Amino acid sequence: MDLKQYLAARATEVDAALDAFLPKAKEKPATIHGAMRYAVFAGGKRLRPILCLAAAEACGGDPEDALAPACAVEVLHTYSLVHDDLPCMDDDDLRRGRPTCHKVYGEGMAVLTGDALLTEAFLMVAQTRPAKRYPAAAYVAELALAGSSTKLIGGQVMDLEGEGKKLTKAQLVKIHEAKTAALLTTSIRLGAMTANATEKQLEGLTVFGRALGLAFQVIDDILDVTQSTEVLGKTAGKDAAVEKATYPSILGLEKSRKEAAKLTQEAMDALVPFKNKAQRLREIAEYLLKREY
Ligand code: GRG
Repeated sequence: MDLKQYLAARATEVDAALDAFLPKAKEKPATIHGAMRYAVFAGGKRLRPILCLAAAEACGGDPEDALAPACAVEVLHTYSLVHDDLPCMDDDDLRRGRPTCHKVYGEGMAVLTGDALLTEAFLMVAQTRPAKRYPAAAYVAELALAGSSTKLIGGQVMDLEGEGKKLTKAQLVKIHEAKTAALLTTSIRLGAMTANATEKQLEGLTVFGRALGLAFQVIDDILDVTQSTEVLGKTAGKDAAVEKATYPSILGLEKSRKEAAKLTQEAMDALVPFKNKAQRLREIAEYLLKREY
């Protein structure tokens, strides 16, 4: 299977599992369940759940055992997008190529949709089958930390507070370690944990996740400047419009590209001990560096 087929096959598995986990659209109160499904099944790349499954493989596990945490990270990620798009945050009309959740369901319902997806994430992760080294609570704690006020939410706070200010590269890295890299790293760690990963394996994958997450964000910043709204499925040029510090605004485009390549190499280096088992993770890292949307 080449990478394209692998990504499509994994995304189909994740979508089927999400469909099974989420309350049915007609379940009452139907508005919220329709809105949750609208946000989740809007055509995201499913990067986080795919990384979760690939990390389970890298540690010799069965990806099937990683489906519950894979779905959990995707719905937690979707909650952050729904809330991030609200008028009181980034105020965006377009997400994943469709009108944002609040544009369709109204602001109040979109707040509740994000809340419900966040809660659903914990219902999902709690269904992970414990591994020898990892009891059920370890998965729950891992996900809670990624979404916490020191990681995802903390990153968003630093981001909001940084708008209109001149930030240093070090400050920008701090924001993106928390806002973007932490959830990607957790996705990978959760998959590895289902495969009963050793402490050393988890340490290696944490280094991989941080570098991959930062590279992902550098590329995201570059695409915001170089791609169109149609291709991205979200409003392009948004960062400059709100005077947000980004890698291109601090380093320039050429140095940002070099930075992404350097971080991707750092990520690859962390995979050396995993030998062939980490082949998919390597291919994904390479693919993310070259992505165009
Ligand atoms: C509002 C609690 C709260 C947090 C907001 C993650 C976040 C923090 C905001 C989302 C917007 C954003 C620019 C996040 C940075 C990470 C990122 C580039 C997310 C987009 O991820 P993709 O490209 O999206 O994987 P898809 O739609 O493909 O899943």
